[in-house]
Amino acid sequence: THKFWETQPVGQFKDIGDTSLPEGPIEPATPLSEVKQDPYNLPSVYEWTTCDMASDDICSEVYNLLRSNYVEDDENMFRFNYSKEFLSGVPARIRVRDEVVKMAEINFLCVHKKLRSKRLAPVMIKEVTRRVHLENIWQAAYTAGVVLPTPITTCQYWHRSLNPKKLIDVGFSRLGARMTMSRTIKLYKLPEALVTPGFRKMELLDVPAVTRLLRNYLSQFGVATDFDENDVEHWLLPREDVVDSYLVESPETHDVTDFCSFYTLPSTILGNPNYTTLKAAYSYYNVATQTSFLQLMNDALIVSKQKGFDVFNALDVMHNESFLKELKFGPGDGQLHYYLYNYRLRSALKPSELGLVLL
Ligand code: YNC
Ligand code: MG
Repeated sequence: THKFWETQPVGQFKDIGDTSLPEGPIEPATPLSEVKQDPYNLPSVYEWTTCDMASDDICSEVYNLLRSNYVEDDENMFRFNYSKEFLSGVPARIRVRDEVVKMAEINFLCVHKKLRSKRLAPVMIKEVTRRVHLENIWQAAYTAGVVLPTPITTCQYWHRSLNPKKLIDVGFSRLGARMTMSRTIKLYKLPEALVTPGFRKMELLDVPAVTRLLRNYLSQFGVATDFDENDVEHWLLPREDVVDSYLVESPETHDVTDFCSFYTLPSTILGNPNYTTLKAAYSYYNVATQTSFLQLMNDALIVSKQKGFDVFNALDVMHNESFLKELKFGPGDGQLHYYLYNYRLRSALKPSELGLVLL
């Protein structure tokens, strides 16, 4: 049972399959004057602080909390090490079927390891909800590795080794049956040179063309990000060690025909004498119209290898399934569940019906 989540406006397990329930908001918006005006109580000795992420000192404190206490894999071998650039929030527009909904994307919920299992998380969730409501936002999107009421879809991570020797040395992957290290290295070897003519890094002047390409592509998914040009500039314009975006400009027409992107999210390697950091690239948004999807993503692998990543990760969302096996991705353990707060879907989506990647 979920003593906390059962009290929240989210799809409940008992309602799964009940198609009489309407799709859409579960609770209506209220006037802001009716939103609780004062913060929720915390156990004594604790107090709320609003983190000014523009302050270097405060940003470092948040960064260090997460670096030491945030998400680990099931075997506690790796821990996410998000860079400071990721640690701010902006509202998002997410389209559900035909409706574009303003939502908060909730991320980085973290309780210090010494304070776990004391029911602090529900207080933090209620307080963030209250603060989001005061911004006149009534829905949220979030992902978690744990099952809560109720996922809109459940996705799987796939991993493409770029530096198989290191991945095996640190225990991220294992040498396959009847495989030697040298055969494994050869299996994952990528060409030095890019394949697609006109493949280049995205620039500021590409924002309108990339936005058109993405909007058109994302329109086919049941739940998807609703990107405008400002969003594309914020989320996708290349930033060193944060996000990389590439596109194909037709050598003849100079049209932008294809796009791929990935974000940088290293993990700390826990308790390994030889290595401290696993450099991982995560597939973000990709669109192929003229280039084959396979070739486009193969070029994404080549650039990520050139940039020194150890592994390229991708979820089975959007059309990603069509390249995963062929490009030698292997399925990961552990799943990623997607959720909406205060918005009911009549039924769950397939991962391939989801056009949303949260950082
Ligand atoms: C989780 N990840 O089920 P029930 S993901 C949501 N997301 O409640 P306690 C979670 N709820 O089942 P702890 C959750 N994990 O009794 C646990 N819960 O109803 C629920 N880990 O609280 C859980 N970060 O304080 C249970 O547990 C209740 O001390 C138990 O704290 C949990 O960012 C946590 O994985 C996750 O730091 C903070 O374990 C802690 O264990 C931790 O006794 C390592 O809590 C880091 C980690 C989570 C990453 C993420 C998305 C979070 C979404 C939160 C919900 C947002 C929606 C509300 C905003 C709406 C705005 C509007 C409108
Ligand atoms: Mg707790």
